[in-house]
Amino acid sequence: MDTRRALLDALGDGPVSGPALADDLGVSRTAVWKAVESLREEGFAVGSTSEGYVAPEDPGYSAAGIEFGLDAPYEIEYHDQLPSTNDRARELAAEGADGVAVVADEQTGGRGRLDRQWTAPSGGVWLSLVLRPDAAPARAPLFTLAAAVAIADACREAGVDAHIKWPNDVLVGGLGTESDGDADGGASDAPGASDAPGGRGGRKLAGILTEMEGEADRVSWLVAGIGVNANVDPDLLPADATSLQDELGAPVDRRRFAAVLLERFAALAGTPDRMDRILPAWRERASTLGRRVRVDTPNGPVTGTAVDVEPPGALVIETDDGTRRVHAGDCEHLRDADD
Ligand code: BT5
Repeated sequence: MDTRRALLDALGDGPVSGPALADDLGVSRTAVWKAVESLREEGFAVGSTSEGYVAPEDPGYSAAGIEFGLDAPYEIEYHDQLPSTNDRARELAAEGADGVAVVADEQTGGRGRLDRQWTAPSGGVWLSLVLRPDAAPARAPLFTLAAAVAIADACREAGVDAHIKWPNDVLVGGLGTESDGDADGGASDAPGASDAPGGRGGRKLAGILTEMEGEADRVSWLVAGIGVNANVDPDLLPADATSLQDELGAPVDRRRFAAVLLERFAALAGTPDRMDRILPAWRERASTLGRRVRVDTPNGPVTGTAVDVEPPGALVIETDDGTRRVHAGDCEHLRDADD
C-alpha cells in the first residue's frame, strides 16, 4: 500500500508520533515526514501536536479527495458550482489542457444534446474530461460509448444494475423484469405518446454530452461531459429520471464513484491501443441490442430491431426495408406491440 494511504489509515484512531508511525508502517522516519508533506501539498492538512501527527479533516468530494488514490492519468479541477462543466472544460481545452477532469457539485446551466437543458442540482456527479486524443474526428463517438461503459460499471460497483441505451443514456429498469415496470408505463401507454427524449426503456440515471474540435484527420480536443444523478432527490429531476441514492435508499460515496468512473474510462479510451475493447464492452452492457427501437434521426424516424453497434458507434437496425445504420438521433425502446 502507498505510504500516504497507510499513514492516513494509521492516524484514524488518534495522534501517532513520527517514530511510532515509522515502526508501524515499516518505513524510515524521513519517509514518514515526506508522506506527511506530500499529503499536505495535496490538500490533506495533517496536523502536528505534542502527541504526534493528527488525521487531517476528510477532504470530502473535492479535487484532493477524488485525486487521492485515483489510478488514472487525470488531474481534477473542482468547483462547488459552475454554469456547466462542459463550458469550463472547453475553456481549458482552448488553453491547451489535456487530461483534466472538471467537476462541479452543482451546475446552474447544465446542457444536454441539441441545446436541451440538463438538470444538475447539488449532489450529482457532473464531470467533463478534457482530452487531446490521437484519433480521427470520425472516431469521436467511441469516446461517448466508452464513457457510457465507464458510467455503467461505476453504477454497478455502487450496487445499481444500470444498462446502456444507445447512444448515450444510462438507465435503470425498464427491461420488463421488474414488478413496477417502466417508469413512464402508466402515463404514456399510447404508442408514440412518450415524448421524453429518453423514451421508454427505463429511468434515466445518466447522460453524456461529447463535444470536440478537430481538423479533417485529427481531433484537436474532445470534452466528454458526464452527468450522473448520484445523491439527488428525484423530485428535483425530470419525471422519467432516477438517482443512485433513490435506487439504493442511501447516498453513494461520490469520491469513489468518480474515481471508478475515471479509471474505467482510462482503461478503455486512455490510449489508442485500448480502444478495440470499447465496442465489445458496450455490447455487453447495452439493453438496446435485440430490441425493437425507433430512432429519430435528422433524416426522419427509423423503426426496426437493433441488431448491433458498429465502429465508430453506429446502430445497425433491421427494418422492413432492409438494414439501416444510424449515426445520431434519439432512440426509443419500443414494446413489441408498439410501432
Ligand atoms: C444528455 O442529453 O443526456 C447529456 C447530458 C450531459 C450532462 C453532462 S453534466 C456534465 C456536463 N456538463 C454539461 O453541461 N453537460 C454535461 P440528452 O440525451 O439530450 O438528454 C437531455 C434530456 O434528458 C432533457 O431534455 C431532459 O428530458 C432529460 N434530463 C434533464 N436533466 C436530467 C437529469 N438530471 N437526469 C435525467 N434526465 C434528465
